[in-house]
Formats: sequence, C-alpha cells, structure tokens
Amino acid sequence: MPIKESELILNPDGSIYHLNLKPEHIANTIILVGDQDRVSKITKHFDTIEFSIQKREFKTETGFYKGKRISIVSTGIGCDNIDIVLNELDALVNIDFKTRTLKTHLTTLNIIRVGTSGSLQKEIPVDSFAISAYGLDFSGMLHFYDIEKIRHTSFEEAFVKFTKWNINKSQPILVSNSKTLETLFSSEKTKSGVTATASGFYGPQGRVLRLKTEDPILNDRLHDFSFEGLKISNFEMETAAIYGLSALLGHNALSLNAIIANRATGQFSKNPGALIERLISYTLDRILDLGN
Ligand code: R1P
Repeated sequence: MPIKESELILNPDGSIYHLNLKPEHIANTIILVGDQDRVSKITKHFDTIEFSIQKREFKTETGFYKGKRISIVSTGIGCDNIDIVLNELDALVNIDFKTRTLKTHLTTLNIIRVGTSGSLQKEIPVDSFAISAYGLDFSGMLHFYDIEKIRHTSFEEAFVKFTKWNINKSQPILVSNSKTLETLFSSEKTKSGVTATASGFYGPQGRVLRLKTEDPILNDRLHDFSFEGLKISNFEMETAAIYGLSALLGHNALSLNAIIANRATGQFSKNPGALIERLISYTLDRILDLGN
C-alpha cells in the first residue's frame, strides 16, 4: 500500500516536506548539529560543497571531506525537531518517493551529533569532550513509538526509584548508541557516560532564574545515581531521541558533546567557540575511518 500524501508529504519539487531535500542530496554519513550556523563551521573544512539548502532551522550542506561524502544537517533545538529530522532522513534513503513504498534494500545511515552540553560531574570538566554511551530520554517523544525492544528497563526502574521521579513527568527511557561508532570515536581525549536528554533548557535541566522547579534536588540525585557502573554524565536536548529513532529505524548513531558548562561546579567555558571547533576537527578526523 502506498503511503498517503498526508503522511509522507512532498513539496511540489519532489523534496521532503521540512528538510526540503531530495534523495540524491544526502550522503550515508550525516553529522547533525543544533545551530544552523554550525553547518558552515564544518563544511569550511570540506574540499567541495555540492549542495546547500535551508528551510526554517533545517540547513543542509553536502560535500566531500578528504574524498569522503558527508552531509551536515542542522536540527534546531529539541526532540520534537529530531522526530522530524530522523523520520525525513530515513524516508530519503529508504522510501521510494515515486511509488511511496518501502525500498527492498534498506540503507543504514551513520548519524553523528556534534553538539554542546552541560556536564553533571566534576570529573567531566568544562572544555572536555563527552561521548554519550546511552541517552536517557526525559522528553517523552519516544513514548509515541513502539520502544519496548530498545529500552533498558532495569536501569530505568532503578533510576525512577533512586530519583523519586514524579510520575506526572514522562517516564525516562534509556537507549543505547551504536557501539561500533563509539569505539571508532573514543580516545584518550573523550570521556563517556549516560547523557540525560531534557525537554527544555531551564526548569527541565534544573536551572532557576525566577521559576522554582518541581524537584529542586533532582540534579543532585542525577549526579549521585549509578547503575552497574553507569553514571549520568551530562545534560542536553537531543541525544536520546536520536538514539531511539536511529535504533528503531536501523541506523547507527553517536552523540559527541562539547562540554561548555559544568553544572556541578557552576563553571562555563571561557571560549565555547574554540571548543566546538576542536570537536569538529576531532570528528572529521575520525569520520574518515567510517566505511561509505
Ligand atoms: C541549548 O542551548 C542547545 O544546545 C545544545 C542542546 O542540546 C540544545 O540544542 O546542543 P546544540 O549546541 O547542538 O544545539
């Protein structure tokens, strides 16, 4: 049965609805960034840029870095955008837009997030790199999918109990990265941990400007929690959604975090721009070892 026009929405030029891309526009290796201005900070290192487009916060550039074809896509902020980006990227490679049916041979994408993040542990200092071994979703978006096969309930149950998680909030879901990608991108320059993916920047990450949070000691409990050697390392707003949807759709995903803030010490990087530049160089260097 063809997927209906209301479900797989194509623009008049045949491109997919939000990303404005056609299948030939994307590579099988994709770097996701939040900020659309970060796209050119990566592609300025490219030998050539073959394609560039932007619609809303979704900017895409595809080109070659030392002979390897890579696409950079900006997602904007948050898991609601990741729902759009991951579904549309998958459709671009795995759905035939002419017949509106699933292709016989499915493509596995390598999806790498290069983002900024706040550490929850003193041991993961400002200006370091953190790899998300797992994403712990607080946003709730993944609950709209059939996630039973990819979640880790023993961790989740221990976490809910330890943190006295308020059941009015979304039930946390733990999802894994691609261990193959983690091995490729790990080094003495990276630390690894569980990345908590929040549904907002202020209250949902325990920041108080004028509004009190529902649980003022939640970040202390996140800091103290451990399960079979796993600790919560950092907060950001996309990783668990990327991991969850990638696992469900059959893609490999990894999240690399430039630690610009440390919530345990209250410090903020003196030069976050330079840190993200270093993470971009590190990522491009390692990405060359990926197969096409
Ligand atoms: C919040 O300032 C944004 O920064 C972090 C968070 O995940 C959120 O998207 O990531 P990026 O720097 O990749 O946008």
